[in-house]
Amino acid sequence: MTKDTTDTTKATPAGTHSQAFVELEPNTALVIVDVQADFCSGGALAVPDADAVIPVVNELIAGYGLVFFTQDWHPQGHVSFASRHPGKVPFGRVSLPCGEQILWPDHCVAATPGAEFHSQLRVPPDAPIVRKGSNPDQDSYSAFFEHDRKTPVGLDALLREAGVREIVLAGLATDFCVLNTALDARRLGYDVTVVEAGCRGIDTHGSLAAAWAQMSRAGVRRV
Ligand code: VGL
Ligand code: ZN
Repeated sequence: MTKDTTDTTKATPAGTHSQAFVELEPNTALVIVDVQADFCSGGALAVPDADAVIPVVNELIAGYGLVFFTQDWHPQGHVSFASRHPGKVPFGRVSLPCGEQILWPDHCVAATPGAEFHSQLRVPPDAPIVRKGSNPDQDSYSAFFEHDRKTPVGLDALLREAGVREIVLAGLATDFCVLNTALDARRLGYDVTVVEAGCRGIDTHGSLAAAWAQMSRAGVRRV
């Protein structure tokens, strides 16, 4: 049988995609990480220049058919809060049974205003949301696994159900939750792209440069 080379009905017309990052492949999903009030300006753990991601992220959201959101979602007195460790201050470090922990100001306490999405973030109705960091005694930066790197948090199951093989990531903070979500996604075999203009980092103890280096070694694409 001869291949019909004249049938162009399935071809994508040139110039259809006006934005660089728009990807309408059915097996690609956009994952927006922790664009929450506490990480934005005026929040308890405000990431420098975080609000600048809002227009970028909103444009990305408008361009994707499949969009997943994550939220940092801690109980009161969470182990990552400096306030739980007498004599310790935010951005200091403490040694825990599960490893070294950077301490943070109290942030993203479940069901408080600080844990809500930024008010200008365009979250489609019924968008799937993955919440993480709910274990009072362990911190978890990844939307795939808990600190033990085994217990699922939920994103993998949702992506699999949707047939997703490739994810595009943006959000806060580059060097913590975006980083760890990207690394776990690579471990699970996803193709991963991080949109730098849609991310901002905390950059404590040199964490931002280290994060990009780690992501690069893991085969994460940076655009
Ligand atoms: C995050 C620090 C503490 C993040 C969460 O979303 O990147 N960073 N908790
Ligand atoms: Zn947190």
